[in-house]
Order: sequence, then C-alpha cells, then structure tokens
Amino acid sequence: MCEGHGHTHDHGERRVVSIEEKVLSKNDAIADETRHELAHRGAFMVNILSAPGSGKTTLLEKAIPLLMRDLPVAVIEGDVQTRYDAERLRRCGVAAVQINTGGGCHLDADGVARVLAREPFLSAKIVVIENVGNLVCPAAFDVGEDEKLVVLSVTEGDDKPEKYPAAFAHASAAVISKIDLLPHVSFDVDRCKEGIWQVNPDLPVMLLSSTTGEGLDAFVSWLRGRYEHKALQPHHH
Ligand SMILES: Nc1nc2c(ncn2[C@@H]2O[C@H](COP(=O)(O)OP(=O)(O)OP(=O)(O)O)[C@@H](O)[C@H]2O)c(=O)[nH]1
Ligand SMILES: [Mg+2]
Repeated sequence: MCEGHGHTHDHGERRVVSIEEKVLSKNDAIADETRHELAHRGAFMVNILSAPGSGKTTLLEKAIPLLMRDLPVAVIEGDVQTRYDAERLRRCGVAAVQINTGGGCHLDADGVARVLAREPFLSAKIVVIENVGNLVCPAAFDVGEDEKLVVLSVTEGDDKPEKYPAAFAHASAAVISKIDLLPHVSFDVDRCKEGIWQVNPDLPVMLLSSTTGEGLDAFVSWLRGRYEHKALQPHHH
C-alpha cells in the first residue's frame, strides 16, 4: 500500500510538471506568433524589466515624447493593480494601455498579443512594454518582444546583477538609473558593471538620470537604433 501510494504521488507530481510545461510552451508559441506579426508590420518591441520604483515610467515620460517626433510609439504598462502608469504616460501625450495582472508577477504573451491587435499598436513602429516591477518572474516569460532592457537604480545596490542574474542574462542592454543620487548612496558603478558583465559579458550599460536629463539622448538613440537595426533585417513571411 505504501508503495502504491508512493506511485500515485509520483504520477501526480509528474502530471503537475507537464501542465506547467504546457502553459509555458503555449505562452512561447503565442510569443513567437507575436514576433512574426511585428516583423510583418516592421515594428520593434522592447520589454523593460526592473524592480519596483527603479524609474521606468519616469524614464518613459521623458524619452518617448522625444522618440515620437519621428516615429509612432505606443506603450503597454503592466502592473498588479491601478492604471496610474498608463495615465501618467497619456498626460505626456504618449499612447498607453494598462494591463492589470491582479496579483500576477509578470505579463504573459496572450495579454500582450490582445493589446497589440488594436490601434494605436497596429500602426506603432516601436512598442515599449513596462513589465510588472520585479526582477524575477518577468525574466522567465517571453511576451514576444525583440529585446529585453533591464533597469537598475543606484538606490537598489550594486550587487543586484549578481543576486538577480536572470533579468540581466536575457537582456540586450542595461540602464543604471537615478545617477543624480550617486553622491548620496554607496553604489559603486564599476562594481555594478562588473557584476552585469559576469552574468552577460559585453552587455551595453547606459547611465542616466531622468531628473537631470543626463544620458537621456543616448537612451533615445539606443532605442531608435534598435528599431532601425531590426527594420534593416530581411524577414520572411
Ligand atoms: N532622483 C531621481 N529620482 C527618480 C529618477 N527617476 C525616477 N525617480 C523617482 O523614483 C520614483 C519611482 O519612479 P517610477 O518612474 O514610478 O518608477 P517605476 O520603475 O515606474 O515604478 P513601478 O512601475 O512601480 O515599478 C519616483 O518618486 C520618481 O520621481 C531619477 O532619475 N532621479
Ligand atoms: Mg512604473
């Protein structure tokens, strides 16, 4: 009987694992369809990951209006609750849709695909996703983006890339934000960069402050450059 019990339990566990795998593979299939669709539209999508409060929305409030001078841009805001971030962006003249996960710690490919099917996303050339604030779950969920960008503010500590490596491992660039606060915190920029490069060698690292505007132009150029890089790629559809 004990043996029989053990067996049942074992089967049960195996079934749970396979359901999790199915959820992930369904998510990944939708994410791949999204990338295909975006390539067809000639649009670029970036997925921004960071801890809560690192300055993502503030950065987008400053950067997107500059980008929108020559490119249509639309933003997806992911939060557990409230529509605050989408409202903040709309006040800056930026098209933004809020997705509330209601407890979920990350956006998924299906939720993003539903938003992308409507205007103003249909005609956007750059889609920016601000994911739910945390460095753990969003790193594991592909939402169909072309690239991930990870933001870390100087108030969080220079050891975070080593402690939360997944977000940095999958990113194609990192931002160290709130550098205006460097005189007030013990944050070693070189140590932080070394930690980032341990996880992801040669990852481009941008330093910026949304408060002073330092590094903002370089960030806008990076984003425009990634769009232009993709637009020049041959694609098959
Ligand atoms: N000193 C300084 N403060 C900043 C800077 N950028 C943002 N902040 C402040 O940091 C706080 C959080 O900024 P948000 O832009 O809301 O951060 P967020 O990453 O969007 O936060 P969540 O969406 O909740 O994860 C606010 O009080 C901002 O004013 C900066 O460059 N320097
Ligand atoms: Mg925000």
